[in-house]
Order: sequence, then structure tokens, then C-alpha cells
Amino acid sequence: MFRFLKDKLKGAVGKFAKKVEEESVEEKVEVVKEKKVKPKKEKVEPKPKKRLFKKKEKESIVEPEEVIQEKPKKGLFKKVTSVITQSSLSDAKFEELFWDLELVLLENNVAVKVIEKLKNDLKNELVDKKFARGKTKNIIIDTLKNSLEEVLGLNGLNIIKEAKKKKPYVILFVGINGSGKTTTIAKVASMLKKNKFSSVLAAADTFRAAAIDQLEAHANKVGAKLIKHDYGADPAAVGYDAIEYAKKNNIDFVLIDTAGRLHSNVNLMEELKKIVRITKPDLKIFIGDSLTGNDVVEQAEQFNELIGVDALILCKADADEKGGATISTAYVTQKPVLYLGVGQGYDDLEKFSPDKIVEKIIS
Ligand SMILES: Nc1nc2c(ncn2[C@@H]2O[C@H](COP(=O)(O)OP(=O)(O)OP(=O)(O)O)[C@@H](O)[C@H]2O)c(=O)[nH]1
Ligand SMILES: [Mg+2]
Repeated sequence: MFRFLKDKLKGAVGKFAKKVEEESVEEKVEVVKEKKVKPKKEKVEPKPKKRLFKKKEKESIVEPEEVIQEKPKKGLFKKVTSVITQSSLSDAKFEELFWDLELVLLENNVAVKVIEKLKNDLKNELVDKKFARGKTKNIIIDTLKNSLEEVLGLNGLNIIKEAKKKKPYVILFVGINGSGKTTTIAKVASMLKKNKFSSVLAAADTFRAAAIDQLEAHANKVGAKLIKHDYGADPAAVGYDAIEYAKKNNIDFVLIDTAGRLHSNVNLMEELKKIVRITKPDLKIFIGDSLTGNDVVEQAEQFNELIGVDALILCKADADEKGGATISTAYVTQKPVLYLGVGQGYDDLEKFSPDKIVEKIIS
């Protein structure tokens, strides 16, 4: 996962830092600091031992404690002068040097909007600023980490918490063909079951051959109820029936599968709008295939424009060595990524954690 991006980025950051140090203007700066001088402690002679009892009695002598007195003294500061080497970089030089890093990011499917953000953040740290020589690489890595955390750090949404507000809680899964919708529904149903929530699956992909059977097989395996009609039936009606079933049977979640479609397929998009109108989902999740790289960002935007997406799940992250799509989709669409699909098993659904992702990319 993201190995290619990590390796390439490591190399590019190292080179970039080295070049920044070579090309930046060096300047020796005298730094004058006022240093506080500790006041001297004065020892006070202990008082002579005191006899507390008369001579006849057993002598018991109390040793007085040594008393340290600090004499307050004013104005105890001295000036310390040291020389440090600082660097600064011009805007034109930065642009020239950033190019290699930009290429690595582009090559790894990082969206242009995200690259612009990373570039501006780095520029703010390096251009026309004085930075300590020898620390350039650390400055670059820290800046990239912070920027990436900002890029990924949209507030997620916890579907289990959300579901406590409404029953049944209806989730619609949308996306292009083969992105992982049906598999993800099975994973979500399995996760919900582990958390003691019931769900009914709606086989609203009545379009693709074998789509209903595929979902039925998953429903049987994860122990969820399936609502299905025949192939060619109205998918909105399947969704509606599933919701009615859930209401009658006190079921917590309705998970609606839909046929894969491209935003350019007007008929299928109209059909999707009808499903939304009839089922009024509480959450519309766009399922993206991270292996499609930059395309997934665009698809998510297009689906969002047409039906209004609330959140994202990116599948096949396990096979994605580049990672750019994962970094970029949330930032560009401004929708939170809830989970990553990290395999074909029912447990291969990983809660999306920005810290973990950043750690995977730069460490
Ligand atoms: N490695 C990996 N494979 C996945 C993941 N999610 C789904 N797949 C595989 O991707 C293929 C397509 O998955 P589906 O769930 O059928 O995709 P879909 O979006 O429902 O496809 P359509 O219904 O045809 O639009 C299947 O072979 C899945 O096993 C994942 O997270 N990792
Ligand atoms: Mg499917």
C-alpha cells in the first residue's frame, strides 16, 4: 500500500532539501541573547548547638538545620552573542527546485489542487524566510506532514453513531462499474453485525447480469436479509420495499446496492436520481476504485454534482502503490473518506485515519 509513492517521495524530498541548501543564500547572523545569571547562594553558618534539657537529664540534642539563604539580587543578566548560519531562497529558485517533487506527486496520482496546496505551504516556509542551515530536510518533511494532515483531515462521520438518531438508517452506495460497491456493502453489513446492528440489503442493481445473485450470496454469508425483485425491475421500488421491510421488522440499517454507471450515461443517472427521490437515503456514499488514480477524483465530483454525495469509501487501497487518489479525493470533493477497502474479505474494511496514512507516506 502506497509503497511506490513513499519510496519516490523519500528520494525526491532528500534531493529537494539538498538542492535548497545548495541554492539558498547563506548568511551569518549574530544573535544576541540576554542570559539570566543565577544568583549566588550564601551559606549561613549554623547556630551553635542548643541544650534543651538540664544537665542532669539525659542529654538530647537537636541539630539545627543548615540554612541556605538566597539573597535577591537585581540586574543579573549578561549578554551572550553567538553566530548562526541562516539560509533564504528566492521565489524563482523555489519554483525551479520544486519541479522534481511536483513530478513525483503527479506520477503518483496526487491531484493538481493538492499539489498546489503542498507547494504553497512549502513556499511559505522556505521562500524569503530565514531558516537554519542543516535543518532544511526536517523543515520540508514537517511541512509536508502538516499539509497532508490538513488535506486528509476532514471530519469523518461515524455511521454507527449516526444510526442512533434514526431507524432504519438508509445508506445508498453509488459509483462506476466494478468500483467495489457490492463487496463494500457486504463488508459494511458484516461490520454492523459485529456491532450488534441488523441490516437488510436491497438488490437495487437489477441491471447487470448476476448482480442480484452476487449480493444474495453475500447476504447469506454475513447473515443479513435480502430484498430482491426480478432483473429489469425498477430499482427504486426494490429500495422502497427494503425500507418498508426494515420498518416492519425493526431493522437498524438498509443498505442499497446500485448498478455501476458513468456520469455520462444520462438514463442511468436519471434512474439514480429516482432511487434517491424515492428512498430518501440518510447517507449517499460514493464508492471509488483507488486504482483508477486521478479519474476517481473526477468521478466523485461528477456524482456529487448529480446526486449530492455525503461521504466516500475508496476500495482496492491494498493494491494501490501510488496513493495519490486516496490523498486527493477527500480534499478535492470536500467529503470525508469513511473507510478504505483493503482486500476482498469481509473484514477488509479499514477505518480511514489521516495520521496512519501520513505515517505510511512520510516517516
Ligand atoms: N483487492 C481488493 N479488491 C476489491 C476490493 N473491493 C472490491 N474488490 C474486488 O473488485 C471487484 C469488483 O467488486 P464489486 O463489489 O463487484 O464491484 P461493484 O462496484 O459492485 O461492480 P458493479 O456492480 O459491476 O458495478 C471484485 O472482484 C471484488 O472482489 C478491495 O478493497 N480490495
Ligand atoms: Mg455491484
